[in-house]
Amino acid sequence: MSLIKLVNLPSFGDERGGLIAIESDQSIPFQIKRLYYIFGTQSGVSRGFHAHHSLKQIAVCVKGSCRMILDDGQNREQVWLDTPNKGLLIGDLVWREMHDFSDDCVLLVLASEHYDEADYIRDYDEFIRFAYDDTTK
Ligand code: T46
Repeated sequence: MSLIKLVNLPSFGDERGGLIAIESDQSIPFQIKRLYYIFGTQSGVSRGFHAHHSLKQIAVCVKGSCRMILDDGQNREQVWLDTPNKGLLIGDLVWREMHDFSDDCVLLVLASEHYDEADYIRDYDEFIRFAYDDTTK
């Protein structure tokens, strides 16, 4: 099964322009507790390089584009986020990296939990231990 789970966000654009609506438990499969956005990323800079113990997120480029890599310890897959109606669902225990941000990229992320630094796994070897050891999940 692919690691790349895309959600087609409902679009209500018309002759006046675009409009995309996102609602908890409807177009996305969780309650949104937090959102944040990443913008103004410097040329050549990559971000991420971590996993989460328990967090679901939807990432969508509302402007511009970036390349996301997801890795579950067995498979590594990539996807371009390049349109505002394409959401990427990122689940628990998935290593993520973000590369090739366009100058105008605004990456919106909707999260199922409040911010908690203790939920991050920022070391790849530690991530692999968690990903392969069911007893620590
Ligand atoms: C993720 C990817 C897609 C907060 O204080 N609150 C927050 O809600 C967030 C997201 C970050 N921070 C602080 C923590 C760090 O001191 O902001 C700083 C930068 O965060 P970080 O280096 O984790 O940023 P990214 O772009 O590497 O990762 C972010 C999210 O943190 C992460 O959960 O999945 O975007």
